[in-house]
Amino acid sequence: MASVAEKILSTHVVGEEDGEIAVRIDQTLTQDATGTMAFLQFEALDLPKVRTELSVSYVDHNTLQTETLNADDHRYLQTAASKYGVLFSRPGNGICHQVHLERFAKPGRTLLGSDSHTPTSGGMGMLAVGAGGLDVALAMAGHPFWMKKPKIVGVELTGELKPWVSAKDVILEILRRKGVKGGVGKILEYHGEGVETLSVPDRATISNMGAEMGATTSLFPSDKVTKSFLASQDRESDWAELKADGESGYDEKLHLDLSSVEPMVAKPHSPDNVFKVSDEAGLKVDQVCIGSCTNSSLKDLMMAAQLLDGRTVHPDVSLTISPGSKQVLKMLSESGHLTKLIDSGARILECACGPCIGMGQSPKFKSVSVRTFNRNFQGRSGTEDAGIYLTGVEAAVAAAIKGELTDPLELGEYPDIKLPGMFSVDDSMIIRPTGGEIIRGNNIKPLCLNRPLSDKIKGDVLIKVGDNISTDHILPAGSKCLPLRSNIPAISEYVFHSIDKKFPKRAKKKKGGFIVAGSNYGQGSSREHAALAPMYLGVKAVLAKSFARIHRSNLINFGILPLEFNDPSDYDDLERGDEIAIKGLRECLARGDGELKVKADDEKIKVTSDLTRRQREIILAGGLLNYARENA
Ligand code: MIC
Ligand code: SF4
Repeated sequence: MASVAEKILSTHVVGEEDGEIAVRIDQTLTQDATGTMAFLQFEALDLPKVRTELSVSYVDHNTLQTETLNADDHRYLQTAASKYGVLFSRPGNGICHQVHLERFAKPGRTLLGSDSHTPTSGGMGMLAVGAGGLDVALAMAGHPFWMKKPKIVGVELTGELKPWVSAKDVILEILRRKGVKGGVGKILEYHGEGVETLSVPDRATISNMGAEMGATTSLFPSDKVTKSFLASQDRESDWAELKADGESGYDEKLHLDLSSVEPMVAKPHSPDNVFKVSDEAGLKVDQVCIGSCTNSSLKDLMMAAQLLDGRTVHPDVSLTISPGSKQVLKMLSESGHLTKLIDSGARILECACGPCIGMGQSPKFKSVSVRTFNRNFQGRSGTEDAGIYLTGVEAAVAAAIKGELTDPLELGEYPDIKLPGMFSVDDSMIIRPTGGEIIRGNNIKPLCLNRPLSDKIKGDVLIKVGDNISTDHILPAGSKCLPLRSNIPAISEYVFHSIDKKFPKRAKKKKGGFIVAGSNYGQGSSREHAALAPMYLGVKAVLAKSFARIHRSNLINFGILPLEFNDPSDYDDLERGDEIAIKGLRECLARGDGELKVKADDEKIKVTSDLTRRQREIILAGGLLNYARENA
């Protein structure tokens, strides 16, 4: 009796050791913000071509191009893709996850992406995992991806969604119940009769935001709904049926009756701070943004257009729409839905991540912004004191029309959205590789590598932070920082920018040191820069109560030790400026017993490194790239 996850893993696991499995990767995706580094790393592996079935390099994050930096990155990525046999999705073609779902995701296959929302393709029955760029570079080189063997949670969906309730409300409800740490080390596998009532884009919305629970991935079966979605994308031949044999393959179970779900909202500043929209109604709203890889499918935007038809955006609200892909935008245009959006006063943005990652449209001072996005961490919008509220499309439109948070039920009759049987398929924005030389602009700086681990590390606690620190806190994105992703010395000036602007200066003055953190340190994005830039500033280890999956791997990949307190209350005894020393590290790691004694001023604190043999060797080598080259 096997779950869908087990079925895919059974044909892809090529090794197992110390609680980790090595998974063969069929497809990879990179996006421009993480892709420049991933391709620089791939170049360092000295191979003529990628060794995957399919690799796609997308440009969707850095499209503002306020200086030449982004455009230089795009040219580098396009020429590198052409040289190494990778498809290149041009800026304007859409958000990587939306385009991948439409054009490339395949049931039963594996996908590794250098973006935390790669699990979006789980809506198609694909085992799709987010990882740091270096892990993806190695997957492009044909190496398997090592990950902690996940527990499989069977999420049974029964019943059917009521009008005005959407897939977004389903995942918000699950986040409400399980929280931002609720998925760590787990695959959330959806099953049950309720699944059949959800379209592939609905399923993709749900798998997309499993990332906010820290899940390894989320996964749906591949059924007749999947088949007709693939047929509508003119790729029915990619379909394969995939369903669980009963429920015995699940380590844990969760049940949700879809008919009990109501319109939900995640309030500032965490995606699990979830309440019913009706309980929060009346809050004055300044901005509404519809789009992002969570909610920018044709269905989502047709819904927005139908609801806005004949209505005008409230005078105090700015409404933006970012379509998920060129396909979505073109079809909205052909069906007349785009005209309805324009008529309502919506500001139509390009098919890209845009406001989701603070690339423009930062809301005003102390404002309320309602967004159909997936993250509402403080400052991510580009406005430090704005409150970001996450909802589905229906509630977002209601807020845009009424100027306040409103239960969408108040909009009257629920529109009947009929998706076309055939989507407009045109892959002309996806450039096929033809070889050639790589062109490097001034923004592409050489790789920064760590040195092999010393036997003794010593230094000050450079910063002490609390629980649930996201990578947006560690290294922000937004229009100032994103253009610097291929320039580590420059981007390292922004480490902990929203928490402690003096951090980079202090770290450099002290010649590095330690970070002390609470639980779930590094939640959120896959950006390896949140490890790479601290490494550049000399950070040697992070002492935390617990870590988020992708960030922990990124720390290891760049030779920074992730250490967990044996007794979480020891966290309270450490303060900024305390001196820390750890001795006998190489021997301890080589021995592999995990426990280390940290001397912090006069105290002795016990921490555990809990690393597998492979991870210990990576740390000893000073990072994954050094390790991979040594073992080539
Ligand atoms: C995000 O949503 O935070 C991002 C920007 O897509 C990141 C990737 C990055 O930082 O480049 C992610 O989710 O991994
Ligand atoms: Fe882009 Fe936002 Fe999705 Fe990240 S979460 S991939 S920034 S749309």
